[in-house]
Amino acid sequence: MALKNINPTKTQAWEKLTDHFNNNKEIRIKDLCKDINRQEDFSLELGDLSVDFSKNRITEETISLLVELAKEVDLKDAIEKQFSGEVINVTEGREVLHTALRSTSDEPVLVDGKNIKPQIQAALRKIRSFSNKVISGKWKGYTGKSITDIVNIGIGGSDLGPDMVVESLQYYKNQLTTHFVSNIDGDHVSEIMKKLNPETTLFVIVSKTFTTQETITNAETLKNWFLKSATIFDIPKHFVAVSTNLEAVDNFGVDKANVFPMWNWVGGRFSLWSAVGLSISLSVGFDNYRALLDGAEEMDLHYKNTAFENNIPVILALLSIWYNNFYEAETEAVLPYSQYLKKLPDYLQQAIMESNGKGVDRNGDKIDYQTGTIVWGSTGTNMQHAFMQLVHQGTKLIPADFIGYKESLYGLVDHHKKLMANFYGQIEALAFGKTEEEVHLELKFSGDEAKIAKLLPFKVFEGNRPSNAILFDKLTPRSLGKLIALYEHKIFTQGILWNIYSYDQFGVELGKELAKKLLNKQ
Ligand code: G6Q
Repeated sequence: MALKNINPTKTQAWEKLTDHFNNNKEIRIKDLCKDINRQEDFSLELGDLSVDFSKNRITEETISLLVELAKEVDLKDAIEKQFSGEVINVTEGREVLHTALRSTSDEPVLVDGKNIKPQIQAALRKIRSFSNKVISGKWKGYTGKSITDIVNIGIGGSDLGPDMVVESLQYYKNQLTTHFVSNIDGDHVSEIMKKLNPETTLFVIVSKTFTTQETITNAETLKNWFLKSATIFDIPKHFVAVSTNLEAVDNFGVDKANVFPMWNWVGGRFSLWSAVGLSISLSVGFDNYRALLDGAEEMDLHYKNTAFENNIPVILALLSIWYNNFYEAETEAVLPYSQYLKKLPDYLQQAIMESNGKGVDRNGDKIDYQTGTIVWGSTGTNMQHAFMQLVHQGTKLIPADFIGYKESLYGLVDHHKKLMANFYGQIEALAFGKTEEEVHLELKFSGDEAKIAKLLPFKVFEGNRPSNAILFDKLTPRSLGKLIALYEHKIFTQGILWNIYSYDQFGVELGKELAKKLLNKQ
């Protein structure tokens, strides 16, 4: 059974939300926060994660109407269909089962009448045994030396997820050095080649289709470079692949035994939980990789089983819709207060914008309301010295997710106290701003009244800028898995509410086709 097809703007809840918005749009977060119970009332927890969404332009009524909207478009039905393996990626005729990849339950998930759980378990065992061999040094290169460097060759979904996770889990990393080659720009691969020794490098070619121009070009270049020192008989020791296209992988020269599976029921940008995450397991060890999956599963179960009003991904999705469709905010910022998460915004840009950047609804009709938000961001505190001026005092409304950790990994307490003081300081500054009176009081002793009056408007912060505080105890593989899955479910929820298909990406095709044509003409 396909997903339901309901135009959100034609629902009763939307009408009520429109009235509610018109009556309350001048609402001030500062006034709302005078209620001493507000933070508690507008916070949700899941184990080591707490989400404080009290600093939003919302009341209890806003949440209840947004939840009503989610119910009216039958989000529950959509969630069940996704988890149980219905073909909800209708335009590509596929199931969407990244959640099955991290599931530890024995409950079968059927694709074409066959339970996919055994294949998933087999792939995980293969990842574990291969990672163990390489990390322990038992896997030898063509001159008998152990592997020192891993090169992940892939792009888009076959690059961004593993790259972001390996970067984020740097603290948990082993002795192997991991590189990521993605761009067709030959200077990218050249810079990486410079750092490699063919005798001790393992190349992981990640391509679901094994036809992607960038990946195949980079893989061929690296193979040719490798063959300057080695022979074709040495390729199996140095090249492994993750793909569905076994024939193409075989033609490339990869040993069949070293091919890791990918499946059509996992979309590229949701695939780091499959063998696409092989370079993660190689970099931090299989146990940490499994912990990442476990964290994601914890979020899956929460998403699947929790009432919408207490459901973290659902609430974050609804808030995003509130700003996007009622306040007409166009962008959202993701602001992690951890240098480890510096690649998270890039990763989320693909996950969010490739999924929900759609202008046609599930009926095939052109949409006359706003869909996918533009997402961007960078790490705190660096970004405070960069773009935050615009977020605080610019003309645009930019809801922001602040992501932080109660504890740092190396335990430099002084640094962490300062980091988190900035985290909360920014949230407060955005929400509460600084009034004319406050600025006046501050300037009182610094000059005459005329001077103060001139300067005053520039120093006022309007405030009333919404944000969420997403706080974990500590950055661990498990908490990272939870965070990524949180955004995955937020994406799906928004796609359902906007009545679009989140799991195709036809918008990336035309440019590729034209580039091919132009190349053939040259
Ligand atoms: C993601 C997209 C896309 C894909 C890349 C790489 O959801 O499908 O980013 O991952 O185009 O594709 P291959 O893995 O087939 O090389």
